[in-house]
Amino acid sequence: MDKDSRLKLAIQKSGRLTDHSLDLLGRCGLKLSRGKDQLMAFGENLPLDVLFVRDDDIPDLVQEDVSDLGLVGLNVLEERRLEMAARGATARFEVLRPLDFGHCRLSLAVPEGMAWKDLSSIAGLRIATTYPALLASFLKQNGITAEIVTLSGAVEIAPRLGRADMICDLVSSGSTLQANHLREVHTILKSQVVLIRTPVKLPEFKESWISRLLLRIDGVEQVKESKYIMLHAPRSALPRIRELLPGSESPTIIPLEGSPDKVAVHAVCRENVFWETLESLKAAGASALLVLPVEKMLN
Ligand code: PRT
Ligand code: ZN
Repeated sequence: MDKDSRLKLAIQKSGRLTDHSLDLLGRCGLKLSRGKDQLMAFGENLPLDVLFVRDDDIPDLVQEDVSDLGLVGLNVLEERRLEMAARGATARFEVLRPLDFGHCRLSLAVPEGMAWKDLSSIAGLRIATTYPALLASFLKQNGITAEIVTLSGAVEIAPRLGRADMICDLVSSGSTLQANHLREVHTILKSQVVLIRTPVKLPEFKESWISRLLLRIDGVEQVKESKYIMLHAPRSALPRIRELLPGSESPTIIPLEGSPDKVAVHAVCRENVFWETLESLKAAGASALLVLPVEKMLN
């Protein structure tokens, strides 16, 4: 296959981000035929193929132009960027979009019994982490001297094993910390998945497909909370009703056959529509209220 005619996108092969990544691509209209080796899937209906790799490999695959695009957590991306910076190199991936999944935070946590005042409490302690570059940069920025204990996993048990005094690890619900009797004390980085691209200027055909993909991704992100709302109302109630419609721009007003004083109002609301809103609309004179999910949106 001609290298110039098909985009490559790297996603996590198997892990927390895999299902969400595939779901996003599906919503963008991509149909994949997954080969037997499962290392790469062919886009049947779009000129886009998907590479399945470890998330840690995604930044390099993209900056080395092996893959044009990648979906990866900001935590992994920033760690790689800082690691390179520490060696005097400059990272060459470009962030195109933050996406609404893979939310987590890189936080400092201490054993429940340990005294904690503020960041100055860290001085001289041993901190276990799988993110040494992010932690080093944080300590440096705050003028703190501490020892970084780099581990490849199971960071949360390091204090109990006596390998460290505290940890710096990813947290989402906080239940892992709780189960290990650790207390979150400070967030170093808020993370979510981002779409990145190669720094290399691509052939026009590929560039135009990246633009189309971005429009679709924006559409997908927008419709998540959006609802289409329809109602009937007396013309006189329109000003109040427009105020009540959550996050809608200009509603469509349609005359109703046979009722000169009444109109139908149709609007896209960019926020979820709650029962309370419907009740307020009804109180303002609306009737025949209907709320529908929005499947696709293109602006
Ligand atoms: O094999 P590969 O290298 O691809 O996968 P991996 O094991 O490195 O990554 P994976 O699948 O665990 O996570 C992939 C990405 O998901 C991370 O880089 C983050 O961007 C994102 N993410 C979101 C998380 C979490 N939430 C998360 N909670 N990654 C890890 N965790 C860990 C956390 O460290 C804790 O130990 O999950 C545990 C449970 O968290 P709580 O707070 O919900 O209990
Ligand atoms: Zn990983």
